[in-house]
Amino acid sequence: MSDKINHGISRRGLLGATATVGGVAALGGAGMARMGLMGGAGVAALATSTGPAAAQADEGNSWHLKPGELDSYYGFWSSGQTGEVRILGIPSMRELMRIPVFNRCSATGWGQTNESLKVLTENMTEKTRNYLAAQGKKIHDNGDLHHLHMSYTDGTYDGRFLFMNDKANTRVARVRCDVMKCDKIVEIPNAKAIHGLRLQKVPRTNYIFANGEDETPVVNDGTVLDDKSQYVNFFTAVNADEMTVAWQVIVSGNLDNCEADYEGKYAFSTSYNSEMGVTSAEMMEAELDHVVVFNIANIEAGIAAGDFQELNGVKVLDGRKENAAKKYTRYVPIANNPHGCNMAPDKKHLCVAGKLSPTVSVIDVTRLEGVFNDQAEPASVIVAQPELGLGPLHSAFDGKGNAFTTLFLDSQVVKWNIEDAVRAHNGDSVDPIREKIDVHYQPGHLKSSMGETLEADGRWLVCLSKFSKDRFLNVGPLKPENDQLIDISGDRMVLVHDGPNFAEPHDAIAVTADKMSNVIKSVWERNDPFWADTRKQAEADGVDIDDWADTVIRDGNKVRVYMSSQAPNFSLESFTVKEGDEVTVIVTNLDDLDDLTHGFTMGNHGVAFEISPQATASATFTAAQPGVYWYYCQWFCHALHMEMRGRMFVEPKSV
Ligand code: RUQ
Ligand code: CUA
Ligand code: CA
Repeated sequence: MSDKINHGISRRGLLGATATVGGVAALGGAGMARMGLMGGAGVAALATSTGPAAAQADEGNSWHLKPGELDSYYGFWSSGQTGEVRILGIPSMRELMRIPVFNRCSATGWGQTNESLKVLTENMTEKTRNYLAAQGKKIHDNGDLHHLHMSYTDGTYDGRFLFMNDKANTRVARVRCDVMKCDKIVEIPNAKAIHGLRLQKVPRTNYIFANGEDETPVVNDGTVLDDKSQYVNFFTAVNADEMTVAWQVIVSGNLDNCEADYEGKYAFSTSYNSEMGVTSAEMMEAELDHVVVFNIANIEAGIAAGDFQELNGVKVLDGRKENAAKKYTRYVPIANNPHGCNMAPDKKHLCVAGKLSPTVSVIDVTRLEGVFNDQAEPASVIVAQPELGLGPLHSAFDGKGNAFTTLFLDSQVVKWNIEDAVRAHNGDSVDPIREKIDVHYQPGHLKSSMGETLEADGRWLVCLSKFSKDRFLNVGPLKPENDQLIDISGDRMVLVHDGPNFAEPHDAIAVTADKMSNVIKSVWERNDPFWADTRKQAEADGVDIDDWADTVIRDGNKVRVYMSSQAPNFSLESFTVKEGDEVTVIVTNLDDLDDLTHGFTMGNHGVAFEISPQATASATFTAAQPGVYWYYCQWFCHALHMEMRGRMFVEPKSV
């Protein structure tokens, strides 16, 4: 690599050598933040553009929107341990909506309405169902939503679905983009801790690829505990249309982040624990870890040929290293403990971030065919390995040949040119690094506008910084994250906005608003499948929920209360049940006006849900104590919103 151009790289490259050790120690605790922040400060004297940012902002993209102006991109954000999806406008960075998925939501009733409980429970494993029952619960209340992506057709977003993972409880979910509600959640058997999640991009998203991060015995029933020689990891392909598990592959090493190519041929997973260690020291023992490459056609052929075992109802192939003859997988060696992997929109280059190594390894995916045919060594697909700085985690692209990589320890984003990195790797005296800017602080993912599609447009970059420290008013020991907006439309990166955000957006995508304009509805269709079960029950009860409904059906000690809402009234001003009854309240919102949402809250019963225009929603609870209980509409809907309430009479048992 050229030593002519001084980005301080060689100096920090040396640091990097010790950083593999120093960083490792730092990973253990508070040292990491300290070291990273110091890294950021230390590098501030080098080329950065934080200073002239304000001046340049006027010349670049306009990010400041006047009241009433609309954003040009939808930003879909994950929320980490909050378990939801968020919609932000880009470039304003205004939060527009939250979509509950793995969490429980007080405002919308997600996790409480019968309709959401169906989504949350229908594809749960027996084991989890039993575990939850033992806790007196039906659902997990938490999730850890790291990665979300939009469905593709021909390498670009098609506005149909968003897909996302839950690392905490090993699930994959889907959100319908027409109503922005989660309609499917599937718990993945065999695998543990679904982390990396990516979608097939070409010809369309038939598969969701999902990485199992944690190692466990194949049959995890307590017969094997600490014998790690029997631990395995699973790579999962989910059928995106049906939201069922299509197949799994057992791999060597664990799986971290995931990606797919633009030809529909391969999926990729980084593995930081090729060692199959169980302590952090063991996971960093080897000098090299790897990227697993999955050959989709070969795997499908293996399934068709019956080369699988069935485990908990899933067809599982063996793609471990020793099973190379099957050609399901190949293992490309990568410097110790890699992390993100991102496919460039040039359809050719996969960028694998080094994390503990200061490099990004660039894989030429067109060379993989030779590797699968045993004509080339796996390592020969690496065509560049630029040294970028400390703690590279993820990369994004501008569609003009440049990549942007987060440097966690340096608290910087580095812009570099992929072709120049390849040339430098071949011995040319060229520096691929274009620029570095400071971000605040410790960035994880970063996302460019349309950057994960063939339509990458190079306008905006959002950098999801994990620490915000001194950037905002102090709110206590728990601080927000800092999502920073960077204008990448010009030659230089310009940081234009700081966006505090609650725990812990891992990832985001930016989709041009025009892709969504014909997709998103303002009013539900009355025959929406979301409440199909509820509709069926109403039909059985002889109630027309599409019309003004005010019927109470008694069915043993089960009572179904059908009502309608139309601003500012509920169709029922009161209803009567008996102490101990299991009460289901079913509300249909007959208003069909844009933005006219009602709600139903049953006082002192912990029951509340949203009913958007033309929607039906229901919740079930036990009327355990006699008395008068008011219910009310909790979404401000009318001048007489406060008056939109009624009484539930719970008669004592003896009456
Ligand atoms: S990971 S900060 Cu869960 Cu996306 Cu890299
Ligand atoms: Cu209806 Cu408020
Ligand atoms: Ca390792």
